Amino acid sequence: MGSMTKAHLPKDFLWGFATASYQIEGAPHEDGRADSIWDTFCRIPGKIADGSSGDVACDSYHRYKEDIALLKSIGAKAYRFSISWSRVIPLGGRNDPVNKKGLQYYVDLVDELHANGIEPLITLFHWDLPQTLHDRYGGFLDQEEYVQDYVRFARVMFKAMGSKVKMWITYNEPWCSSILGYSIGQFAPGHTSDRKKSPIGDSSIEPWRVGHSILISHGAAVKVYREEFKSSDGGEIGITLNGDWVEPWDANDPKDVEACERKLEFSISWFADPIYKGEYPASMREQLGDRLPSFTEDERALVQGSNDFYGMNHYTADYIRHLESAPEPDNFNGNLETSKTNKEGHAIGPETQSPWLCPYAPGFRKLLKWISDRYDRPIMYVTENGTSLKGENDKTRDEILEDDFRVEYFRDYVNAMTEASTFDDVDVRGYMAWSLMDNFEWAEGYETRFGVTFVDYEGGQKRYPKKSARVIGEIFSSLCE
Ligand code: GBH
Repeated sequence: MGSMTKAHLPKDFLWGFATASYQIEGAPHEDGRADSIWDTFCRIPGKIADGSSGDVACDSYHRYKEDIALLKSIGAKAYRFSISWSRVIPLGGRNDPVNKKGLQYYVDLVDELHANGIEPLITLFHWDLPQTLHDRYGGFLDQEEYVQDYVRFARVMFKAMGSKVKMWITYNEPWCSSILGYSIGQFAPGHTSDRKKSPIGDSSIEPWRVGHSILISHGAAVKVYREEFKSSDGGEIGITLNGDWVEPWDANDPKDVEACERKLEFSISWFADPIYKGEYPASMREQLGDRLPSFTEDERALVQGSNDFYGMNHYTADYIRHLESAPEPDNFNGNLETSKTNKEGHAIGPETQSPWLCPYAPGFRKLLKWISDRYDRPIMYVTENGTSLKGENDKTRDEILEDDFRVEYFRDYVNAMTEASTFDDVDVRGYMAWSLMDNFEWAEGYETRFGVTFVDYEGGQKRYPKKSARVIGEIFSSLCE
């Protein structure tokens, strides 16, 4: 009775919150941790909006028990966090020593989560590559070297807690490591062809090589997990990809409609097509030619079929306008322009503190369906979704705690996902809100807040749950039946 069914989620739907190591931990030099590329990037003047770094952040290295108590008080069933590779293997490489104290931090974190009935989801890599690997051979740019080092790191983690962790994510948003790190230069290590910004890198080639290395290393780590750990540990492993929804700038122009599809392919299918279909999308090959690496037979065998689940990060949507001119050598999006307004001047959604983020919840349902259809109904987990709020950082603490805009965002987006699950046959099994608490927002520093918990950076990192922290639990308890 399609139209009579009430939108709902399964009773065992896994909901919770996500964070990332460099954004919350602080303690950059404690217990043997060494620099990651983000520690060094933050020291370059002008790279971070407020000149800050993750040196203290939320101080979660010392306060993880408090964070877990917070999760429990909100009623979360799961917590997605990432590993600082530089804590576990400070120099990063396959022959470098494992740092017992650094590793123990994550073992303790997982034990504390279990003691509180919260399921851990581990992201092995959320952008903080050990600096030494970058210095030794250029990090991702040397596929041979890099893949071996990443696989060793992954194996150390599987071995240390494979029996306790049932959900592994190899990478968070490889698009960002490749494009923001090696084309736009907005993220570490800051490579770009734009000589005004930084005199290094060739953005016509590097991002595509970086993406390829990441895909191969993902496939290689999944192979290790499946061969050495899965039968005894019984967990699942996959990758998390970012992707914004797209609408044509001019709905009557077939070229804008086509450009929408290209945009999705250049951001999502770049990684998902090799994993689910064994090849890069034709639109990318057409535009990039040989600058886009090809898969050897061995590489294809590693990558194809390497997802037990699809991890989806989603925040916003854009209007897409095709370009008539030939693509520039460093074009990375399929030769088009993105805009927050369409031909009629209509805005896709309200403004937030993040220029790239304008909430448009219907796009979430549409993108869930697009991914589900293209990849033959994979099991999906939403591994991030959330919003900043315009001017939030300029308000008083009491005002910040009443974050109705964020409450509405979560309501609309979770409802959109619930409709995709109920009516569009999308197999979505979990949802992690971004983020448990305000944290170091990369190039935006601390001025942009994404938390359901206010962190008082001037007042000793004390945590104060916002209204959204409470409401999100109510939303899920009303939908999970
Ligand atoms: C997530 O990425 C990250 O995983 C998380 O660490 C972060 O805190 C969270 O977003 C909030 O930002 O500036 O026009 O080049 C979300 C996907 C893709 C959003 C790249 C920002 C940059 C667009 N991100 N995008 S632009």
